[in-house]
Amino acid sequence: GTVSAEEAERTFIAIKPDGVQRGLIADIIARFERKGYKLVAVKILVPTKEFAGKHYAEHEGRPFFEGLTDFLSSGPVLAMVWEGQGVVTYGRKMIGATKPLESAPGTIRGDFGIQVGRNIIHGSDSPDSAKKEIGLWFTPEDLVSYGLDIHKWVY
Ligand code: 3AN
Repeated sequence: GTVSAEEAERTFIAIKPDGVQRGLIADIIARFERKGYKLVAVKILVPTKEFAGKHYAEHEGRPFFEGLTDFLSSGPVLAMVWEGQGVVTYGRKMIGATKPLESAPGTIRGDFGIQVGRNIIHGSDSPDSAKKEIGLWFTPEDLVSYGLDIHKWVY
């Protein structure tokens, strides 16, 4: 029940413009919240195309890079940091496979998406990318440190 070092694991989650426009913010936040994860930073913004390119730097040169960065910068994105044990790997499980038609039902992309270019949500794929992405989207002061009473029961 005590706040342990393992609990400090964090991941970067972003609801892309399609998820925001379709009104999925509350549903997606509810899934992470009910699982027992803690929201430690959140903001809504329209990223510039240049910023989208930084976020997806590893895909530079791929045929879908232009479309991907145009899309991410096409409207509001809800950027978040979620914290809790196993949140990087389990967050990816909750999100589902990159291609929504290959995502299991019950996952976010499985439940809400069809096309890879409109796959609703981003989640860091490793603790290393989580650190990089959190550092790109947020400043250290944006991350709020607090206890949750439910964690007495979750952990
Ligand atoms: P994930 O978002 O599941 O980590 P990545 O990192 O392989 O997937 O790809 C990043 C994003 O690039 C995906 N969310 C998707 O929007 C886009 N993407 C990946 N592969 C393709 C593709 N073959 N065609 C179009 N868009 C793609």
